[in-house]
Amino acid sequence: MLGEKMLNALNKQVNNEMYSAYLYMSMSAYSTYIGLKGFANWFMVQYQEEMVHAMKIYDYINSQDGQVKLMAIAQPPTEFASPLDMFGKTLEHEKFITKCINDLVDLAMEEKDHATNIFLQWFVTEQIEEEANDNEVISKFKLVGESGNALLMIDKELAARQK
Ligand code: OFO
Repeated sequence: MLGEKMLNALNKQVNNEMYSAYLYMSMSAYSTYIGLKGFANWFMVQYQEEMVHAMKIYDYINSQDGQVKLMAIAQPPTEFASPLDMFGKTLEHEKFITKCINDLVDLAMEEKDHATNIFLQWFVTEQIEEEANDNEVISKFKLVGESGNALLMIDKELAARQK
């Protein structure tokens, strides 16, 4: 049984996760457009992960007899200054999501909602990985730069991402 505040906050997080999916789908589309298939693959895998995040919360709300209420998804950016800019924006967005998850945990604790608190722990751990993945790619850019050759090398590595 979810309290009203918790339910509303979880519904908002379904929306945040759907926006994350939309954002990375937009980055995938942009990468395809500029001819970077590996980047396009990486962001499409990320899109799929975000849909899994959204559905996990969707299913949890249902399992607690709450009503899922879908909200409008904001338009994501469609132009990016460079491939590195996409990863800068990705990391920035993931930091925002980490804060959202932490706020949800705070609320669950405030409300003494132990079930939701336990449910959210998966997301707490997931956010460590999400930020680490972005930092890893940003570090590669720092190492090899953004020249044509460096870009193609990173593109080849990002093409290998499967999950
Ligand atoms: Fe990218 O972790 Fe969900 O939003």
